[in-house]
Amino acid sequence: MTQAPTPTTAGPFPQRVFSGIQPSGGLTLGNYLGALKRFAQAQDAGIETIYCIVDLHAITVWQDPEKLRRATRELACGFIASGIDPARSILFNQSQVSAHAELGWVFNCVARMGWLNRMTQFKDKAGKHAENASVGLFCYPDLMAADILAYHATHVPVGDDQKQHLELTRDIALKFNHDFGVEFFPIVEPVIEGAATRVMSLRDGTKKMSKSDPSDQSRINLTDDADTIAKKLRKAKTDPEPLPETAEGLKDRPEARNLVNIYAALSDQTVDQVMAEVGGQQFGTFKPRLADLAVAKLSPISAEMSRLMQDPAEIDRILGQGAARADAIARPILQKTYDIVGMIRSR
Ligand code: AQP
Repeated sequence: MTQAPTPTTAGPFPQRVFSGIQPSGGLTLGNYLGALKRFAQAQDAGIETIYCIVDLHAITVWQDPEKLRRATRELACGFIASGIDPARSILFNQSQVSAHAELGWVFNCVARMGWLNRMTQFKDKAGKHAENASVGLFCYPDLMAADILAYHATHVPVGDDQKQHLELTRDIALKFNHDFGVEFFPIVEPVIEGAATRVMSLRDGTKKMSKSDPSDQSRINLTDDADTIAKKLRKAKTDPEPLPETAEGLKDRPEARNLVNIYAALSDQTVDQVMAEVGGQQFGTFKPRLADLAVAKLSPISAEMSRLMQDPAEIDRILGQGAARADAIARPILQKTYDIVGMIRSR
């Protein structure tokens, strides 16, 4: 069943979807189910959709320049192979539209240190070495707010891990509107829906599947071949019990729950529907079934990504065209922001 973002009141603003992904490594099954698949659904539902490869966010941690360029193109191919049509959606990389960085600065001056100090993703990523983390990593959520609000986007489909950042985006919009006595920035709606809003590591059901996890066995990459996908799922950590009969039985079994959630999201079913199909099965039976499904769904995407990667000039052309369309929306919103803030614009 195709699920589009839930329409909600966007006040005086037209319904517009924005979301982004960092080119910080290969795409994972988590990025696909939590983000890309749902991006395509929003586009196919006829909503105006703007998708951004957030390269400025990626450099908040060290990126080798050549690898970053390659990852940006590969991510563009991942978007297109997952169903994003650059003629219907706007697809571009963030650094080509300077409104993101400019509005990000304004928001650095709106957000409060205390707000950013509460961001759990910074704590997770900076770990015990916060003193050595880049300033960019700390104010990452301000730039994310700018990404969204530069388009007056009203809906943002993301995985569950981004919920706190979206709350901050709402706080920034509210404070800006309040401080300047305007109703200029919309209060965005996070769209966090479906069975796979947080796909977990295959090695540890309590940790998010992530492209930067040092263990390749912890994730399925969209570029993995069929054998690798099957092997990783066969080896995925589970407990010794068979699957429970109903969804309630998954409650304290994070690894089992994760595999069932992945199956549900890949097969466009609810978890209850999946349990009616596979409840009581041994993992020896369920895992190959899940592997077959994952290979059937992901292989065409991976094949299409490899095909598209053969023509980097065409990818760059698509990103350039998308950037020009994005700039045409963001530039007037940025100009108006500068006006509201009190900047002289005399040329
Ligand atoms: N495990 C996940 N389950 C569901 N959704 C996920 N997303 C990421 N991981 C999962 C969603 O993918 C989108 C893009 O994420 P991102 O690349 O901007 O950054 P991230 O959330 O930090 O993703 P990663 O894979 O963990 O990247 P690294 O390792 O570079 O930090 C977002 O919508 C996110 O919710």
